[in-house]
Amino acid sequence: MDHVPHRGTPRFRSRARLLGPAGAAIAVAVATLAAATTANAGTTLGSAAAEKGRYFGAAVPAFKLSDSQFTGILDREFNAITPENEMKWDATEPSQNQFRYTSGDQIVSHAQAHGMKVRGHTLLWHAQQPAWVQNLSGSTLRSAMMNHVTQVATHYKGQIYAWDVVNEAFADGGSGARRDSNLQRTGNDWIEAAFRTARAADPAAKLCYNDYNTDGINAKSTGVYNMVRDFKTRGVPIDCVGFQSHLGTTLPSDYQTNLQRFADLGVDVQITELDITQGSNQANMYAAVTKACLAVTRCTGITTWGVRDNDSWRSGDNPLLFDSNGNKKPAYTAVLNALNTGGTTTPPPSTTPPPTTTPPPSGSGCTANLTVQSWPGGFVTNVHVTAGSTAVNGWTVRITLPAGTVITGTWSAQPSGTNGTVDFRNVDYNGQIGAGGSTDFGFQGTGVGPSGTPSCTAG
Ligand code: 9MR
Repeated sequence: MDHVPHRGTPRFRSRARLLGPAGAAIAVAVATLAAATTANAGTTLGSAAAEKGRYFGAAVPAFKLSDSQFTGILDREFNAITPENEMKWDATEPSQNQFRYTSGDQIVSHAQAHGMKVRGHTLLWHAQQPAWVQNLSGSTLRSAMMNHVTQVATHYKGQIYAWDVVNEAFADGGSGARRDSNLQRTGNDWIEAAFRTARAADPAAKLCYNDYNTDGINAKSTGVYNMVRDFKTRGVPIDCVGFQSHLGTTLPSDYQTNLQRFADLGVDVQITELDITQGSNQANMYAAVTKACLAVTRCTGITTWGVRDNDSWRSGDNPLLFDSNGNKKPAYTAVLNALNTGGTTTPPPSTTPPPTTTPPPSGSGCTANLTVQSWPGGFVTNVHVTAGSTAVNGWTVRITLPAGTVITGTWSAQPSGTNGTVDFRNVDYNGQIGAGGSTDFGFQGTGVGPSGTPSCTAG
């Protein structure tokens, strides 16, 4: 775009002066044509992203909509908004069954007036709960949760591009397990119940799971991955996964590979809360994140968690694209250039190994094979169970674990124990597999993961 004279540039002004009014009109036409023919080079984050079929958003608190510098940048550069706090439970239902939508509505109106998408954030989260919720438990809490999802999603029905239905439900560290919370203690099925309830309330909104520290391939992101895969297998309505991407000074080397492995499950992926510590690497990291999204076909957009550095929840890190005076930073230019030149809309070949497709056995019965992801001290195992030439009604997979290994969690199967030789029996919904069909279950544990080919018994 450097070579295109802009109306205000000296080059444009001097040429217009030489040519007189008619010449100026021609110069405008030439400049416009030049702009058009540098096709597909957007001059703002939003337009450049749109050229690539994506959105570029920012988190916005309602009270900043009266700050003209803030809205000047927002309306010029961004084409999506996430309410920073206004749709959280404490904001929308401060007392039980008394809903307050004023600030959330303000943000939605602003977005609509400027043709921006809205990412709804968030229906259920262990944090930012009103006091009355913190005092509930068990089935009373579960009903209050589902009522909250229904009411809020219904209020905003048709106006939300994507909802973060559930936020941050997985634990940090190596367990890959759910985080303990009052929500989790209502039963492990709370997440799928929330997604089904949200779908019923607003069938047009994309329904996302959103989390942090899931930006590379690690135990936590693999825990989420396994949940999403399980949901897709069982028809639980989930459409997208949000990767918050609150980043420090290095980007996980498998950032793109991680996005791609989720996309390969059949969900959209979105970068939902991007901010990166300012330092020598900030602009490069912003460019790399942008390119990664462009390289993953199902990465539908990027949101930065704020606009200017002083708007950030971590303002000490100066982690955003505009400085506190509203000026574009080098990171801004890096993102814009990456959007305009970097990446394509077609994905490179995935570096994720394709799911193992063991040919069905020629006879009846079933087979099983393992995919193991390990790190020092722990592992996650996925088991692919395939029926033979006749349908299977019930199955058991036998796996012998190395000495010292202990299973800490299993999904989509019932284990007979936690160490030694363990029989994994199907659960209600995945016992029946059609001829040649397959299903998956998984488990995680401490120690060394299993290897080899397990046995599978039908019936
Ligand atoms: O930026 C948000 C800040 O203003 C709030 O005080 C805080 C607690 O509600 O939440 C911040 O946003 C968080 C987001 O909702 C979820 N992921 C982490 C974000 C940063 O803490």
